[in-house]
Amino acid sequence: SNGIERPKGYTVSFHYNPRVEDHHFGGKHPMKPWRLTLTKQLVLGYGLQFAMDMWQSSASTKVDLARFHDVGYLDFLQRVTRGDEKSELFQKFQFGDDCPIFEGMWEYCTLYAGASVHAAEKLVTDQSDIAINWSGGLHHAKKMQASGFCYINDIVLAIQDLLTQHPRVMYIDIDVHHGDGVEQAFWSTDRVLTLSYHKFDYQNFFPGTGALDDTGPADIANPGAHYSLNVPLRDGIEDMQYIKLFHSTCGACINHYDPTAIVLQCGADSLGGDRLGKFNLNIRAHGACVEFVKRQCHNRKLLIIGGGGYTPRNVARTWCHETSLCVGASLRDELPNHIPYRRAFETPVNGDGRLYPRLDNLPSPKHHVNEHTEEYLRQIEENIYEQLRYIKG
Ligand code: TV7
Ligand code: CA
Ligand code: ZN
Repeated sequence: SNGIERPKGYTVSFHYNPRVEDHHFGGKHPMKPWRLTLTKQLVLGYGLQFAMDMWQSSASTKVDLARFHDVGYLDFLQRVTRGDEKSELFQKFQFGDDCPIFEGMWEYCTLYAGASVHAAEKLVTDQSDIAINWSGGLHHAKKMQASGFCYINDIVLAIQDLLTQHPRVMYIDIDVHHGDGVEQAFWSTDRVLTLSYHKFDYQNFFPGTGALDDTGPADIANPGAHYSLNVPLRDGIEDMQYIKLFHSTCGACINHYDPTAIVLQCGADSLGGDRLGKFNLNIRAHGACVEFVKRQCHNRKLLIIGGGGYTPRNVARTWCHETSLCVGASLRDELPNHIPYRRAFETPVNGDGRLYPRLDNLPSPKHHVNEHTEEYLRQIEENIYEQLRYIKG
């Protein structure tokens, strides 16, 4: 088994369904479910399946999805076919170029949601301590609105499940985009604390919400006021700055709020070299966030989900690395020889067949100018500590 063993003292479960991977959003759409095939090939190539319970999860039912979504919206999602783009409901539910109608869309949505719900269920029934679903994490979907490549909000459904057993759930989101759909869904409860790290540039970067003072409706009658925290960032943040900021702010939130379950959305578009993202993070820096949260979870349940990530080979590298962190294995830099899509990782541009290439050192680098001063980062930290004073422990 390549020296990969089950971790001692806790159980990790991996939830997937190969049928999610074959769907296409069409044309030049950046979201490529195929990145999940690449991820799984690396995970299996390194033998990480020997360290986890592997579950092939089934599709969510419409009744499951209706715990959050509007039934009229679900009916449309289930029934529409290409050619219905002129319909009134297409407009009403905000489909469009970001959220096109594609063949198999309903199957795709119910499968990624099914895997998150299944993962949450394993945590709730104490059959797992860390549950992973790389196909989930679609944080922009609203009750009756498709948004930003997301149709069904699997995260909201999973958190609803965790809330049946856990008094307080914390949601952490390291995707480069703001986790607006999850924030909004739990806007009015103090039982979920949401914390998103993202690039923020009102009107120039999607979705344009998640400013530092955007902490939930500050209404004295609303128990959820102050229970959404945001860390708005600029272009080009570097590894050490991000890790330091994540440790201080996320650490303070976990200590203060003391949740019994944590959901960590690991969108890989916060990596350097991402097609849509604007940060300069390396794979190990992204993984350091996962490792940090895992270290806080000795007596807590942890749900790990995917999200964005638009340079598929690096998404696969990152999520494979993070799977290894979950089981406490360390992987060699040389990629396994016999993986089906090895070529996707092999050329110099693709990272020379290594798991941990320096993303900023690849030919045609996409290095973003770092717009963060130490003063700016210090102010964010201070602001988060200040906001924690409104939150009950
Ligand atoms: C979680 N950025 C999702 C992130 C969702 C980002 C956007 C695109 C994009 C869409 C395409 C496309 C694209 C190269 C990039 C204001 C608009 C501008 C559509 C063309 N190429 C996640 C959503 C974001 C679709 N949307 O957090 C088809 O980029 O900025 C916008 C909105 C209007 C719609 N147009 C883009 O990572 C999973 N979209 C190519 C083809
Ligand atoms: Ca985020
Ligand atoms: Zn994103």
